[in-house]
Amino acid sequence: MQKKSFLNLHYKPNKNDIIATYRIESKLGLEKAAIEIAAESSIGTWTKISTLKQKTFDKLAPQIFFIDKKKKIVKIAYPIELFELGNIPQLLSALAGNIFSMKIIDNLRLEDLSLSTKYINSFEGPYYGINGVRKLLDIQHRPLIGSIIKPKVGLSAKEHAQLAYDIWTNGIDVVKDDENLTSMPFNKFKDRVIKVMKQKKKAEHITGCKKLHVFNITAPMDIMLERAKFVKTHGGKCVMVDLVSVGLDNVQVLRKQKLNLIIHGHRAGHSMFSRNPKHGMSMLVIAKLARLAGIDQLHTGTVVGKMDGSAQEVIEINQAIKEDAGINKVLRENWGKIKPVFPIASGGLYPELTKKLISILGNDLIINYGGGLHGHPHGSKSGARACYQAMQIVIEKIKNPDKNYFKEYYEALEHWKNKKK
Ligand code: CAP
Ligand code: MG
Repeated sequence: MQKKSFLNLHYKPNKNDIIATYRIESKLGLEKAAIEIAAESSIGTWTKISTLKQKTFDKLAPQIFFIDKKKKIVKIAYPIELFELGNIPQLLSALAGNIFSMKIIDNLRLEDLSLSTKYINSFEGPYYGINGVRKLLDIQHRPLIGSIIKPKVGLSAKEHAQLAYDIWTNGIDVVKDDENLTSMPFNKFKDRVIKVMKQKKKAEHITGCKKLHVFNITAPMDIMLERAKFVKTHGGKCVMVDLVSVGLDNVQVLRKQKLNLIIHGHRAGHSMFSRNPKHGMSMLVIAKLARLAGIDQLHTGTVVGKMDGSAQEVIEINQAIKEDAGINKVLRENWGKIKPVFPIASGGLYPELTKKLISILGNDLIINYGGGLHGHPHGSKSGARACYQAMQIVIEKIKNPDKNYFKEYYEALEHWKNKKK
């Protein structure tokens, strides 16, 4: 049996195939390397084997149907039968597994996955999605304004809850735990939930607006579930998972509990494999898989903030998690019943950047300000007002914002005016 038959540039992918787009660097040359990759990621190995019958090969062999030598891009169509429906770890073991360890490969990057409807429909996807979150908070036509409690860790549960109250009552819709705050000796998870929920009730009463707190439940799965249930029992509506640390399979387990909680996906650590443009896996792939697993709102980048990520990349990711079809016009995806995910822009944001951020990423966005709120020269309450005002100026298209009314916004502009962008 010839491995050569993995290569079929005339092949037209069928509607159930899963198409992986790889960028490959190999001393073997693109074509040969692609054949090795197609084999190792599916039914083949390093040599001919007597156990692989022609019948099996014909049924299950992936087809390399596109090669761009200049861009080093290869597209491989995998028959759906190679995958267990509803099983993200199995998909990753095949398409993002052994092939990354092969000696013949210098660099390899999984750029995109075009998922077929049959595969997509084997997942539940988000319970809330964009519309569900908007409905819960009763905010329709503007970005949601969020903040991360800072310092990341260090405040007591009481201080954390008080700070949440202070910023909720000054314009913030969503307050969240940071990615490395779980249950610490100085701030125990359950204590935090109880204290925060009390302050949330007060803040909602005073403002007449719905508020959201995002509790970080990141931990081993049994503890995560216990914490999620605790949040639910105490009237909370949202939990956060650090999805790279925790794994998307555990997100699926959480989603299947029918707790009807918003699942907030923090992506800390993704750059270990998504940042190098020559090697690893793109954030686009992670984002699509997170949508399948059931994430309702996902960190995808800011373009203008402190984290890496170009406008093109972040726009493409946001489109893929919000829309039916990916950016790839040829291989359109139909997400069917799977709801759109709310993109979160977070990391190094402060009021001045709001206008540019919204102009690039649009209105369907949760905008998080951490340092750019708590670092306001007059403290967190003023910072919260400044962040809300920055959004208000953009959304209401206010030409010359009044210096008195938008005082905190102007103070923030002045404070960070010399900050290197
Ligand atoms: C933002 C943040 C988030 C990053 C993650 C932080 O705080 O809380 O974790 O946004 O990046 O700790 O850095 P600041 P991304 O506003 O103080 O920067 O959203 O790109 O995954
Ligand atoms: Mg953080």
